[in-house]
Amino acid sequence: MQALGLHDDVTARLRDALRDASRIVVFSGAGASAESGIATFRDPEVGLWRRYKPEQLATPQAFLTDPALVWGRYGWRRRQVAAAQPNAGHLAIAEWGRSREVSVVTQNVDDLHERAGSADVVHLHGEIAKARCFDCAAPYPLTPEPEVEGEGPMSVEPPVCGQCGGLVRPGVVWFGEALPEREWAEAKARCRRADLLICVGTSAVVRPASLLPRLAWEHGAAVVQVNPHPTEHDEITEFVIRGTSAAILPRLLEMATAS
Ligand code: BV8
Ligand code: ZN
Repeated sequence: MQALGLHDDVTARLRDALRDASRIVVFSGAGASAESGIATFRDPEVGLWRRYKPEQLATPQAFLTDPALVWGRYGWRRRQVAAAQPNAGHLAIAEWGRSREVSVVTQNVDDLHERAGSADVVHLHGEIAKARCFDCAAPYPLTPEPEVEGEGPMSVEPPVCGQCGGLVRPGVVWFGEALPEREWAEAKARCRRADLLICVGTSAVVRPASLLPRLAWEHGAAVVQVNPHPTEHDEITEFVIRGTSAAILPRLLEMATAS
């Protein structure tokens, strides 16, 4: 079984926290989808997109400057998501949710938590499978991305809104844009009442989402950090597990549910 790299006494306290938890929040970032083959934000880009930092294209200004480049980028990412499968980490979280109250609060815009079977998923940064008009916000139904050779085109003209003629944009939250009010309020409410928060696959760089683990901790939750690399969130817990989501989360589920 995958060792967690913790001292025995810490492992014993972790086991108790996992077993005793009844209101669990899983706070996930791009690392939770990495083992499904979806690039994270801060791993270096490869292929066609290697010349761009993701943040450069994830802003309203970038879209207005070059709508076709940004729409092409999201088309490439939608294809990546459509070709991906939930990994063992997503599946363990969904399995956990069948025997305990587990809320997934995710920064990710893919639907892998839902496809793994998680029923309660809050998307803080929107969903890449959704789109809306940039001007009047009318929802725009997306058809599945056509199969393409290789990475496909970089520049693709975005559709035009049927209501007002505005440009259609991805249904995600860009840098400089406020998080959706309902989802942000739901996420904070879940973190305040949680008795356990599993923080998985996030670099803790992006605000205000990265404030949530500390909010849960300040309200008495035990926090578990699952990340191959150190982040700011290591400071609020002794349960720092240097490992990947697909390797570690099934192990945590076993500890939580072992009789
Ligand atoms: C807002 C959707 C205000 C789009 C995203 C200066 C200082 C502090 C803050 C700011 C600042 N300047 C600007 C800000 C605010 C800004 C911000 O935080 N910027 C950062 C870059 C400094 N935030 C905003 O703009 C937010 N809005 O503040 O609004 C406001 C209020 C009222 C009215 C108007 C405005 C909006 C932020 C949302 C941006 N949109 N995504 C899209 O997807 O294209 S954020 C984007 O980053 C993704 O959602 C991503 O999930 C998220 C966070 O990144 P991570 O998920 O953590 O991913 P990352 O690649 O960074 O890290 C991966 C981690 O996984 C690593 O730690 C790695 O070690 C680990 N890992 C790798 N493999 C694995 C693994 N872990 C486990 N298993 C593995 N296998
Ligand atoms: Zn419109």
